[in-house]
Amino acid sequence: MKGSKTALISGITGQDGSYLTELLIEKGYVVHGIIRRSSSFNTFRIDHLFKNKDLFNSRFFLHYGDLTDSSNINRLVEKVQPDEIYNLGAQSHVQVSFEVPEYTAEVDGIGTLRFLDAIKDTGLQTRFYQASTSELFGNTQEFPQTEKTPFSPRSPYAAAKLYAYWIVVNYREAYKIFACNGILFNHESERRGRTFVTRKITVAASEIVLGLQEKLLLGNLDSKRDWGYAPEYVEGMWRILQVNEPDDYILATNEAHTVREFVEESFKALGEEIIWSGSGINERGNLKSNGKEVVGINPRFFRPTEVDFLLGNPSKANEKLGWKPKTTFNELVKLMIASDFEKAKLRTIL
Ligand code: NAP
Ligand code: G4F
Repeated sequence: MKGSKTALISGITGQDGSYLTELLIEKGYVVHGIIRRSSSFNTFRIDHLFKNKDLFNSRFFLHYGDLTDSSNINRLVEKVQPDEIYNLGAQSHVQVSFEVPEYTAEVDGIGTLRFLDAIKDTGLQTRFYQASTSELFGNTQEFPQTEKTPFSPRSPYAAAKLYAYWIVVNYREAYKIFACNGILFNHESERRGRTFVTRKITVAASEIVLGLQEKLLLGNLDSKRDWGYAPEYVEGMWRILQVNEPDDYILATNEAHTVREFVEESFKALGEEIIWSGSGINERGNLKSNGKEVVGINPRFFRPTEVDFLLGNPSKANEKLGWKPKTTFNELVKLMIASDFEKAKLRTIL
């Protein structure tokens, strides 16, 4: 559309891609998204957008593609000629990256290079956002982490994202490409994938309270994360590309909680209290109301190398971009529980 900015998004079917698409459409952008061919439906987070007939094929377009396919990425960059590219596509699960390290490196690391090379080779004046991650800090001993904290990756996922981070910086310096890293700490929502710990907990707690599930099995309960609300973080991504000079920014809340606290708050939001007993792999959580054992440990969810504690300082984003997280930890848990409890209730009548 004449006069509108055009954005190209990889990872549009994911949590962040879906919220970012809504935000950009609201701002008047034409949005092109890259989707992967799948044998089952993988577009449930954006279905509401392409069912909107006024939007679909006028301001919202989908293209098949994959970050492992250079010719596809080149073609899309050349064809769409986007003003802004958001590279959100990734094999984004840390534990899974230990099982598929080479694929994770291909997609998360070299996939980023493919976009940057396409920009360089076409000479397109576009702005590039890279979905970098707090996992880069891994084993750090500096708290809270800032943009100056040295990286110390602890997984094939983090190592792949480390390459992506530095190739963004290098192409910015070497070829003057407007390329930026958003170093985002964990951000969750009602749309979070169900194998990430927060959503796994809110789905399970809702189902347990409704009698649809017996028990929630987890790994490391002591792990601490800086959890924010995803819609606020995609707004930060957009802000990162709106300033005059390309740079790298942390988006975080500067508040950390354990997985254990997330479990407690989730049950509390459902009117239940968890009583913990035992330790290590024998630790368990029982409902105070009826004594039922509802939380246990399964070592299968431990990682070969764990990131114990992440805490981010978002001061730079606040000062330079005017970005600030709003949703508190308790509010985040409550809104995820509210959504999953409603969905679980529907399953009790089906
Ligand atoms: P997500 O829900 O797992 O979504 C990942 C997206 O990447 C999906 O659309 C997925 O497509 C797509 N994808 C996977 N492999 C691909 C490939 N080979 N080619 C093209 N697309 C591919 O992740 P998210 O939570 O929205 O995160 C978005 C990005 O931010 C990721 O790069 C993640 O690593 C990074 N990040 C996330 C967080 C967080 O807390 N959420 C924090 C820091 C950084 P399918 O739907 O077909 O699988
Ligand atoms: O929810 P998680 O799987 O997220 P993780 O590993 O922090 O990664 C997420 O955030 C990163 C940003 O820091 C992103 F870059 C990445 O793409 C992804 O979005 O695990 C959180 C913590 C870990 O310490 C994990 O060991 O929870 C612990 N945990 C304990 N039990 C569990 C479980 N994690 C999962 N997924 N499943 C469990 O049963």
